[in-house]
Amino acid sequence: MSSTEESELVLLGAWASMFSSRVEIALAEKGINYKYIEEEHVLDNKSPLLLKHNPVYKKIPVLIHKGKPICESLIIVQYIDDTWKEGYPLLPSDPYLKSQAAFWADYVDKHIYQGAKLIWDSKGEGMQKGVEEFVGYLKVLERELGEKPYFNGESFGFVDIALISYYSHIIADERIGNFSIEKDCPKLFVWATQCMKRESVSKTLADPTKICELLIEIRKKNGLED
Ligand code: GS8
Repeated sequence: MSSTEESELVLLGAWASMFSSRVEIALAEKGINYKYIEEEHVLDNKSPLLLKHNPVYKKIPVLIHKGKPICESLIIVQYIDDTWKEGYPLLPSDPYLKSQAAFWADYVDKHIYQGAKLIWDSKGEGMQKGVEEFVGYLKVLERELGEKPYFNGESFGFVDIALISYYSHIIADERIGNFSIEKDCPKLFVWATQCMKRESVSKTLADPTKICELLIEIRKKNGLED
């Protein structure tokens, strides 16, 4: 076992990844110390540590707890909540409410990444359609949020983590696709502003300008921008 794996808690992540942000936010909410390792070339040159600990998907994030790996961001967040019970609870204990939180986090996973990609991976009319579809998914989430401060009600939790982790990417998409969440989804905008006031979130999320630069670089590579 290497000295890295001997550490009590290690997170393999990547700075621009909304999925590793979820884990970082959850750990910060619980006040847990861990060692962070940046997976520098997650797409084209994966580290032996990543390949060893996530041989199935070969993706970050991976949380290694006492040498044992846990993969898939939402499963990791749930593991954190189950393991560090004494900290701030992220999931409701009531089975029905828990199932609803799992449903909406799954909705985020099924639609938000692919929806955002419709915008930054297209141009012209395609991009316009992408914006409409993406805003449509956000409006469904806004309806679910309703008048509540957080998805779970009064307290920040699982669904908030699942979605707020995308916020820097959403801001970058607004700039690229020329739309406004504040205008199209005002309640969701207020929710995001509230979430951003939490240190766990503001200290974790990447700078939207850097995400925008990254997406523009990818667009240029794909011939979508000069
Ligand atoms: C997604 C992780 C993922 O896509 C989760 O953890 O929730 N469902 C998973 N990770 C990306 C980096 S973020 O865009 C990744 O590791 N990609 C490497 C690859 O696709 O080879």
